Amino acid sequence: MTQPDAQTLGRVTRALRAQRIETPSWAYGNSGTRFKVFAQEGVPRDPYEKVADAAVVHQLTGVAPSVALHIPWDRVDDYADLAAFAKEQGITLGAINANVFQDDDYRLGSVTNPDPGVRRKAIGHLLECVDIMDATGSRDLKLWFSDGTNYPGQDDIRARQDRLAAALRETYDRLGVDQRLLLEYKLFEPAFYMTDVPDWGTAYAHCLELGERAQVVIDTGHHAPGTNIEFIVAVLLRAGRLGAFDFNSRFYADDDLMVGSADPFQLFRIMVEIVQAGALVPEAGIAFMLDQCHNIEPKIPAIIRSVLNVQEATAKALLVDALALAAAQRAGDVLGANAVVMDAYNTDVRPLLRELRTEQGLDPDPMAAYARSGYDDKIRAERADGQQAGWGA
Ligand code: LRH
Ligand code: MN
Repeated sequence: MTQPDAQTLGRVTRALRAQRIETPSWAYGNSGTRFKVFAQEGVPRDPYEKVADAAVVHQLTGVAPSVALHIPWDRVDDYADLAAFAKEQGITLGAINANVFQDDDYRLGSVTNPDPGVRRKAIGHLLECVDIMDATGSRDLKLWFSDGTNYPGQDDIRARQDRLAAALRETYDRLGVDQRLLLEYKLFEPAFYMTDVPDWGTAYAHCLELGERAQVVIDTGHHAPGTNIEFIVAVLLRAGRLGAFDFNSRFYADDDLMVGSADPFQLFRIMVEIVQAGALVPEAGIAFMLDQCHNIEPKIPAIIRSVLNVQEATAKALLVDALALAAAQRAGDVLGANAVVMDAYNTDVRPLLRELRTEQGLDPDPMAAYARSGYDDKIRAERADGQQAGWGA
């Protein structure tokens, strides 16, 4: 592959400068599996400390200017004050994630529960999250429902879809004109027979029923093994209903590992679809978010590494010679077309990214910069006492 010419390099670095990756507040806190949550020293004790850690990731990478919140994990007395604090730190508060999956009342479901009183309670929480968006200035309400059943016959599948649709309608109608509802699907877990929003088709159907500001979230860990996720990306982009990504990676199920760590080629293929559709630019409205859990590795470095992995996959995708690709595709040149894509994938983009960071006044190696920063020792000392933040599961 010939070295990219100056014009290509200019186009690529401009696009990378404009990239925006949102980090998840919960990834800075303790997390684990049903077997064990390993506490780590220096972990935040409240949303303010999570925001402070997210700001460090942005300071070092330059492309992570917002942090998503999860309610009630990030409940505070004054959300406007938290937003002001974030601003002081140089970042903003992003998507508001509702949580109707950790209350005893939701054993048989939240918005799909057979009991209308439980449904009312769940909808109440979704509406409360919109109130919080009004206070934080957030655009997106992100909804993932753990709702589902474990045994055939446990509940009426169509009736549950009606209940879900009614709750989504009430919530959608509460949104402000600049606010969006993002619906996330997941094949299984915690439900093991049927999940009420199991796949992109179900999420898409509900979004179509709701309206333009209802969009689908693709969590890269929420598919059956072997699923061609970039196909789903292409179809939802074509339909104008791809609202966001929850980036992470997995070897088996919803492992929530660092994006690009298990399957960097898949992340590249996803970003190729995004770039080819001109959907990388912030104006396209897609929220590129991380949704990960750093159960054993140090959290802030893991998130920095994840942001860099997305940058690298994006840089490679931007290097795909679109004209050569289109020509090979038109000519039916199967190997030629594949070679154009593989040439980009096999390009080492790390020197290009180091140069970009230097031009942006950043350390070319954010991982090394973090290690040298002393921030880790600072938070270990400052946060030695008090209750560490976590999933509270
Ligand atoms: C569900 C999920 C969802 C979040 C949670 C932290 O698996 O992906 O996006 O609410 O993780
Ligand atoms: Mn997710």
